[in-house]
Amino acid sequence: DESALERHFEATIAADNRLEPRDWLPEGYRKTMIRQIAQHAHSEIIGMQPEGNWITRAPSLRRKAVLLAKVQDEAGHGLYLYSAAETLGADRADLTDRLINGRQKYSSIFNYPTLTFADVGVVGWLVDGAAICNQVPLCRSSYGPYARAMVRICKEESFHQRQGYELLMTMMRGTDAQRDMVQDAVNRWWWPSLMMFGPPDADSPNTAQSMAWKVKRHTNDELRQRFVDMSVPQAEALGVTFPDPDLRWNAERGHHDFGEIDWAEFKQVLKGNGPCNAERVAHRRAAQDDGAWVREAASAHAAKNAGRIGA
Ligand code: FAQ
Repeated sequence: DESALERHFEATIAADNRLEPRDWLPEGYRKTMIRQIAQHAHSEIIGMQPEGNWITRAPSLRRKAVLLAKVQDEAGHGLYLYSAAETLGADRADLTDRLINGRQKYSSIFNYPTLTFADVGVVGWLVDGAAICNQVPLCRSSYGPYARAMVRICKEESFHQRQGYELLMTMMRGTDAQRDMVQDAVNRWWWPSLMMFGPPDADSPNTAQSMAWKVKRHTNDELRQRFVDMSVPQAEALGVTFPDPDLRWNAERGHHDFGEIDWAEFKQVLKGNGPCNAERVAHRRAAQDDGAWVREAASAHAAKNAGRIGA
């Protein structure tokens, strides 16, 4: 009966065990997981665009090969995550429809433009860095297929982060113009990277329930603080500064204090009014339309084969 199933669900979470597709799940938990996994998948797929923009203009064959591999990894992460969402009963085509019709979100960060090749490095360093900070604890998320997907995804994100940092170190050893390019990219990406962690805890409607279900292991503000603390020494080693006059070590707290995030900007980006929202979604929609004939042909082929097996 329902109450025995519910007890099994609660006991699994209390014991820090994983919930699996075969397990009974409360509707709220299922909805939350589909929401988070779908948003995450959409982010990986939309996230291919800002860096993909530079593949044809990478400054060397080596940089082009590395960037191609990275962007291809993001596609893999997206497909992996859509598969995890399918174990919860979601339909992949329906999720894509929701993305291109603006009914499901993807990360705010991918609505900012990549203006120079230094942006490729800064996206690797800060955006993948923030993604790792957020996703390593998700390897212990209570939903098994999601947690296991995170293990592999985090390993690949670590490679992405290192390639970004290595690219920036190379540019910092270059000319003054290259160093200026890196600093300019850092200035533009720092605040949006902090927004990736989501609204402040006090304004985060989902955190309390997701923490209770062990879907999330830390709050948005905890992870944001961790990211600031780990990024400051990396910036020093690189020789760049963050565009925040209030950023300083607080010995009492044992953490860096930092300035107020522009939450009005964050809300605008979530509403669809960021610098690149329209372009990102239009591009994804065009890819979906252009691929329609492939999906139709593949379905027709599968149906024909199924007929043969049946005969
Ligand atoms: N952008 O109550 P909360 C990557 C939404 S990394 C857009 O705090 P929650 C790798 C939130 O969904 C990026 N929307 O929500 C890569 C909710 O809306 P809803 C993807 C945001 O879920 C690197 C509302 O605001 N990573 O792709 C954002 O407890 C380089 C209220 O917020 C993940 O998705 C935002 N920044 O916490 C790829 C990680 N923040 O659904 C290519 C997994 C919040 O109620 C290149 N997700 N919202 O309508 C999570 O950890 C969580 O979902 C949070 C949000 C922390 C993002």
